Amino acid sequence: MTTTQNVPALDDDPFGTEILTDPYEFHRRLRDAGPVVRLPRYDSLVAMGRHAEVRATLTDWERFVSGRGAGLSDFAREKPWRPPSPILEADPPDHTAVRTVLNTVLSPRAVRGMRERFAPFAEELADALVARGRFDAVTDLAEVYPLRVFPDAFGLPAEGRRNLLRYGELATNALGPRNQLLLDAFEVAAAAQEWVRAHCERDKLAPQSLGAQIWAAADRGEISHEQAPLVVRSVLSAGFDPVVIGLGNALYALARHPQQWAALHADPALTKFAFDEALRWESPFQTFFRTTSVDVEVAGTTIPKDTKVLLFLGSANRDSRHWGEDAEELDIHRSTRGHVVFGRGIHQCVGQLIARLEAELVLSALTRRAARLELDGDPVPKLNNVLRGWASIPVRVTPA
Ligand code: OVM
Repeated sequence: MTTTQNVPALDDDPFGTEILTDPYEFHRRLRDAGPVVRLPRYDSLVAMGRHAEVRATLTDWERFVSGRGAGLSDFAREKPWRPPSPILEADPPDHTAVRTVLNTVLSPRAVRGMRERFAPFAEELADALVARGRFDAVTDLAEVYPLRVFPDAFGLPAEGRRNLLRYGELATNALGPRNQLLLDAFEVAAAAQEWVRAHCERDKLAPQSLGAQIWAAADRGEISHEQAPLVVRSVLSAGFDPVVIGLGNALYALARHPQQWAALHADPALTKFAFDEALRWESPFQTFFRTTSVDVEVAGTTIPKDTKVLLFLGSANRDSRHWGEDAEELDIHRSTRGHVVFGRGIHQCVGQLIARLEAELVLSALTRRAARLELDGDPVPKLNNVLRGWASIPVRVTPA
């Protein structure tokens, strides 16, 4: 039996520009080094990059807790930058009541009801973009569609919606170390923080909207009135920018594989499955952290109590031990069962049905109309401590 003192160590900074720009070579070294690896750059931090251990750790919420933060900062030792999220940064039993409310507000039934309202703009946008021929898959599509449809359903006004992107960038960067990326995000999002604070309040959310339903759950006593604005804040933190990143990554993946786009054009019903494969290949959330609540043995190593553990979702999603020899290739025909794109267990993405609906509607509107989609210039990466995505993806499309 070994402890984390004698597991392999990697000297790399996974939050440095080099690895954030291209993480995959590092992921290979991380997986090959062992199931549990030390990252001495961040004191006693340990990391896991293999699918089996990442998945098992995500589901083990009692021993790998979230209440001390799902980022690098240990809330038992450091004051969080904002009041902790009552869902992401909480454990049962506190987590359970909040999760139950969001499960209901964002339920399959609720999301089915959004399809008809979300569909027309997907068609309209795809018409306009295919007519143009050349466009930016991020700034003309991935940022445009989610900011048009979901804030309406959530009850937010038309004015100021881009604050949701700036705030989401901050909330995600803040899960990483206090590096230049995070300092820049604080600066860029200063006004967005104020906007978000204001729009968590009941008076800013339209009657009957999803946001109003969160407040109604507080009136029924299912959560407290102090929690209600923080639950709204969770949706504003993770419901927009990560969706933009996900749409961009899916379009990037397909633009890099024109034959697979052609297969979707031939059978657009496949598009919603291709979305999972694209995100397995290019995962928006690359990392999340947990903290050990007790000594935990993982693959023969004892991780001491109170250790921060860094889980590489993007690496697990490309681990050949799980996916086979072609793990690093995009194949829209493969089974994506077992990916951890949306996490696993009690903290698995609560908004994923809406994200999937948005993706299915806007991507299939495009695969139906465009026989080809290709890169039309160099994509520009958007660096973020925990998200992998693009600031710009120039593409050209050929109408059917
Ligand atoms: C939150 C939250 C949930 C998931 C992801 C996330 C910053 C935030 O509850 O605020 O990323």
